Amino acid sequence: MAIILDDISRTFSEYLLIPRLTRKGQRADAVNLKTPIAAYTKGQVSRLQINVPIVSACMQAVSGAQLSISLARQGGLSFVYCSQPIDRQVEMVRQVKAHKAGFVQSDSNTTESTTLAEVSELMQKTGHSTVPVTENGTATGKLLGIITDKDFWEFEDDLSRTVGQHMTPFDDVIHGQEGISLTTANKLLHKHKKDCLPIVDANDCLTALVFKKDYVDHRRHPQELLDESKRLCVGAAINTHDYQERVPALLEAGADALCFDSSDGFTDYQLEGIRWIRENYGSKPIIGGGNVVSPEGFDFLVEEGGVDFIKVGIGGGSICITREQKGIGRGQASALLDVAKRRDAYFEETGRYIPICSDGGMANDTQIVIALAMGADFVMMGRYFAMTEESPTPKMSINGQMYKPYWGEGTLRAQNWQRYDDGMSTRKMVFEEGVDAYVPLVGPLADVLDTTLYKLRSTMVNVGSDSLVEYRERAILTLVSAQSVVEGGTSSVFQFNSNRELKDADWGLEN
Ligand code: MZP
Repeated sequence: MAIILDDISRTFSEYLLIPRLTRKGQRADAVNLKTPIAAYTKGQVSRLQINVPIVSACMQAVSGAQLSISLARQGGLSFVYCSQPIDRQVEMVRQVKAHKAGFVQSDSNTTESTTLAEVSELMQKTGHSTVPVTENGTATGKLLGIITDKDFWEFEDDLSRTVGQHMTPFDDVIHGQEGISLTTANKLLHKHKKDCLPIVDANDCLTALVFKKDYVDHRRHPQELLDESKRLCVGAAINTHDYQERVPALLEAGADALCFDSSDGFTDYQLEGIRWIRENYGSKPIIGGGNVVSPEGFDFLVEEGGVDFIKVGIGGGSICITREQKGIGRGQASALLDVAKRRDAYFEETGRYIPICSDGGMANDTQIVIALAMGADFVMMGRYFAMTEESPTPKMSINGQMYKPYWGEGTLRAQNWQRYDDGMSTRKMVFEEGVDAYVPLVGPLADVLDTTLYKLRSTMVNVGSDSLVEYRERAILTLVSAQSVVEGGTSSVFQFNSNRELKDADWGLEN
C-alpha cells in the first residue's frame, strides 16, 4: 500500500512570521542580502554569491538578454532559457557578458582610408560615438588613432574625406598600457577629462576600451553582480537531452552558473547529465539541480551527483497545471520546509552547505519573505519578472490596461518538451502542463524589485536580523486560520476606489 505522509501539503499564504526583538541600530537599509548560489564547505565562502536573493526563471517569456542585464545590475541572477537553439541561447549569454565591463572589446572599428560617410553610417548603426582606427580595421589591430562624432560635422564637412584626415592620431590619444588596473584606467579618464580610454599592448595593438559611462553606471548600481573581469553575471538553463553540446557552448560564452530546467529532476537522466559535466569540467562549473520536493530527491542529486544548488517546487508556478494534469507535486511551503530541514542536517553531517532555491508560486512579496524565512537561500520567479518592461515579450493594451503575455514552458507555445520528457526522447508534447496567459505590465524591473527588497529588509529587521542566515535562524512561523487571514485584511473601514482619478483636492492644490 502507498505511504501517506502525516503532514498536509501547505502553501506560503498559510504562514505568518512572529516578530522577534529588533536590536538598537538595526535598520532596513543596513541589512545584507548576499546569499550563496554555489555549494561550499564549512568555513569557506561560496564561489558565487548573489547580492540579492532573487533569480529569474528559465522561461521564454522571462529570461532574455535584456532582463538578465537588468536583474544582474540589481544584484540578482537570470537563467537564460534553454528551450531555444544552442546558438541563440549562447548569443543571449554573450550579450549579457558583453553588456558592460571595465575592459570591453571594441565592437565598432574602422581604418584610416574609410570615408567619413561610411564611419558616420557605422556610428548611427551601432550607436557608438567613439570608434578606434586600427591598421586592419579590427578590434585587435595596431591602433592608429581615434575618431569620434565630434571630429567631423555631418552636414558641414565633406563626407568623402577619409577618417585619417579627421581622427586624433595615436601620438595624441590618451591611452593605457595592457595590464593596468581598472582603477588606474578610470583615474586616467578622470585626469584627462576623457570619455573613452583605449588600452594597447607592447606593440600598440588595441586590446580593450574603458568607458567613463561604465564607471558612472557602476557607481550608480553598487549592488551589481559582476564576475572577476567586471562583467555582469548570468546563468543559463540546460536540459537532459543535449547537454553534451549545450554545456560546452554556454561555458565558452561565459555563463556563470548552469541549471537543469526540469519539472521533475529526481531522475537518472539528470544524474547522468550532472556526472557528465563533472567528469568533463570538474568541480568548477556551478550546477543547479531539480526540481525536487522531498529530502529523498535532495539526497539523490546532492550525494550521487554533486550539484551546487537544489531547486524546490513542483506544480506551484502561476502558469502551472502539472498537479491537475498528472496528480504530482507538493504544496510549496511543505516541500521547502522538508528539503531545508534535510539541507541543514546534511550540513551538520558533512560540513557541506547546499543552497536551496524556492522555485515558483510566489504570488506576492509576502510569500518571498516567507520562503526566505523558511530556509530558501534564494527564490526563482517567472510571473514577477514577466510583468516588467524588460521581459522579452511585447506589451499590449487590453481594455485600456497594459499587459504582457506570459506562458509556461509546458505549453504547446513553448514547445519545451525536454523539460517534461520522460526520457524516451519522444520529441513531442502529448498534453500541456502549463497555460498561456497575460500579466499586467508593472514597469521597470529596478522599481519593482526595489520595493520588494525594501519589504524584505523591513521584515528582516522585525525579526531582528542583519543577514539572511540570521533571518532563517531567528524566524518563528505560525500557521494561520482562515479567519485570521480575513482579519489580516482591512476591517470595518470604508475605502475609496483606488482606481478613481486623483483630483487637485487630493494633492491639497485647490484654493
Ligand atoms: P511563477 O513564478 O510564475 O509562479 O513560476 C515560475 C516557475 O514555474 C518556473 O521557474 C518553473 O519552475 C515553473 N514552470 C514553468 N513553466 C511551467 C509550466 O508550463 C512551470 N507548467 O510550471
